[in-house]
Amino acid sequence: MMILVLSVIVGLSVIAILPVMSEAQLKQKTFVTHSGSVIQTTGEIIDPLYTVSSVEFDPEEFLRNFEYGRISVSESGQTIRDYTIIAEDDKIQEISPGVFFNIWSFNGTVPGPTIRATEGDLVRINFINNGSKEHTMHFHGIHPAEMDGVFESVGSGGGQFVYEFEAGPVGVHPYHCHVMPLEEHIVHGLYGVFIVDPKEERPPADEMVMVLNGFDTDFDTENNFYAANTIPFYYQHHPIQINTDELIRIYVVNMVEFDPINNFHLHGNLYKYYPTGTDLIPSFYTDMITLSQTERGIMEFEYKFPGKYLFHAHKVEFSEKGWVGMFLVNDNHEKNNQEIENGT
Ligand SMILES: [Cu+2]
Repeated sequence: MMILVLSVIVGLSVIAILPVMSEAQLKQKTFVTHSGSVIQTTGEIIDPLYTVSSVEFDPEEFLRNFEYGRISVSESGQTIRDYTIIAEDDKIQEISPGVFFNIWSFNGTVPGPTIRATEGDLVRINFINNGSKEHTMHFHGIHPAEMDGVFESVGSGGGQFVYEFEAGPVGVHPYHCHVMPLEEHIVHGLYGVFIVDPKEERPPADEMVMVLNGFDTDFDTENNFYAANTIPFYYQHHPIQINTDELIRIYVVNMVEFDPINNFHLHGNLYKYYPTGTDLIPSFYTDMITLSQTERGIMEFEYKFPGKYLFHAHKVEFSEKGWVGMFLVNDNHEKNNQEIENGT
């Protein structure tokens, strides 16, 4: 009798536990192994590298994407641009096939969004730190000391801070986290581009942003990969389509850590170069500029002849490790002739 009662109790317990077990079994966890494989398992994960899903980043989309914020106008007539920027530090991204890297990001990508305003606009950044470490946003440009994002660390797990300042000066500037150790916060990807347009707009152009960056995936304070916009060799495999006789304007910012210099060489052409973009008259006409970290500028050029043209670091080590791309220049003459015939 006793045995029968015990069996019933044990039996009932097993039935009670079963649904819980199956639910747990259904819940697959994704993680990255030490050899770099992404694995899903319902089992216990012992010593994983990362247990979060990886990031989708499209350099094609990033290239020509500008964030103008939520726009409103103050009583005095000043344009106000509101942005929400969220910092995280637990995402992983496949930087190169099979190479996974823990990125720290503003709004989920490296680089963060390209923030764009006109000189004199009020820029208001609603910054939320959802990371596990302290982070800030430090903008290059002119603003009050308390808006500099250096001394007011924003706490992890949902800390907030509102950065508010007038956009200026005209040009292209970086923004990045400024929490110590700075090197660590930058190499993981907490940076982006801030463009301040002049009140009288620059001439129309096919505009793009290139952030020159590198990744130290084995933590030896030397970069293993280099790129324009994060993914090594991306624009070589996916050439940037442009047209002949069309003005191209590139906002370029060097964020490479560890190496003292980077550079930008354009094939089959020369470009007008505006260091920091602060002056509306170009300082150089060249096919080669050298940039230290956070050094940046605007380049402008037009291609006369159609075809494929490389652009890359002329520091060969960097280009061979990913910082190389290609323009595919399409012939615009047919289109132009058509427009002339149609009188448009
Ligand atoms: Cu940080």
